[in-house]
Amino acid sequence: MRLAALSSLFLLAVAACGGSSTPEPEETNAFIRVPAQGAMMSAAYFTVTRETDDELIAASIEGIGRVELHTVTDDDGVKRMRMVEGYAVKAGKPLVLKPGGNHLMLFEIEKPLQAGESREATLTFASGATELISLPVGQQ
Ligand SMILES: [Cu+2]
Repeated sequence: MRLAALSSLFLLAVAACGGSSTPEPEETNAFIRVPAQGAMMSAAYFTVTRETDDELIAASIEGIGRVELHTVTDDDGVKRMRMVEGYAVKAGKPLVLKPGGNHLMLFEIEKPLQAGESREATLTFASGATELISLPVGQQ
């Protein structure tokens, strides 16, 4: 965890000025896990790429009361989820949220998550930029 924080600082420090192409954010591998029967929480995953160095600091999802940014740490073989303030994003490098790693944690599921539907999510970055993505609900 500490190492990851240090390396992202390093990446920010050495970031070069890239060419100014049209911003073309993209998301892939996006999905929200269908919660187990009776479960009060779920998780969402996606990949996002930004044209400039930034940090994903918040997310909101349609029909979900509270969304937290989580990471998974390994404490002597015990995997634990931990809330983080944000995920640093390096220009042009995909930020990957996936099972077993960084993920959005969904609490207060106000509208039940059904396989096959999609939810709109708004990602907020430290720069002030926001991005709208669609998260299909399903098992993956
Ligand atoms: Cu979590």
